[in-house]
Amino acid sequence: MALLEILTHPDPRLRLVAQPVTRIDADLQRLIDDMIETMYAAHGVGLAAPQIGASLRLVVMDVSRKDPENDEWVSDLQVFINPRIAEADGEITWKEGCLSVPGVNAEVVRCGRVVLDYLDRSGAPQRLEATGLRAVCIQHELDHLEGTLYVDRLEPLEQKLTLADYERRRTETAAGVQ
Ligand code: GNR
Ligand code: NI
Repeated sequence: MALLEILTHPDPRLRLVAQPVTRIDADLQRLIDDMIETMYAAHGVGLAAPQIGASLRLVVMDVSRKDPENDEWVSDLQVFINPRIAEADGEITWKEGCLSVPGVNAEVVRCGRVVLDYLDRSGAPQRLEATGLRAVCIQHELDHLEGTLYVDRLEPLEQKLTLADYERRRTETAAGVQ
């Protein structure tokens, strides 16, 4: 397994429309494992292939949280190959962040419920219904497959402030100031 470099805005590769996966072979399985390792190492709840420079319709996601019943951590790792939203309705506002726009976050309005069709990592077709953070994350990751970042979805003023904050942090970090 290997850690992959996560591309950051304004890398033009984040703006490409990703290509469908056509072969679920050993190379793809290795890429999936590397993306999972990279997602966990970065403490992300999801990672889309374009974020590590692979222009493929592939997403890994783990929105696990503590079970309120027994306080145990429940893993919820999922792999979506060629995912497609079949149904979407309702509305939810969530404060989002992105590993490709590190250091800032902002509230985004999205659909509150989605039904997702996808292939799992063995190539079997699956369908799932999601609400809450899971629905938010699915829409955030599918945006990456279209070359869209959550900051694109902000109101103009909010977008300007968020990106100005991002640029300021980026130049300060590059200059060695924390
Ligand atoms: O780690 C992440 N957290 C997050 C929080 C709220 C809404 C979406 C996300 S996805 C993000 C990881 C990432 O950038 N995936 O593309
Ligand atoms: Ni993201």
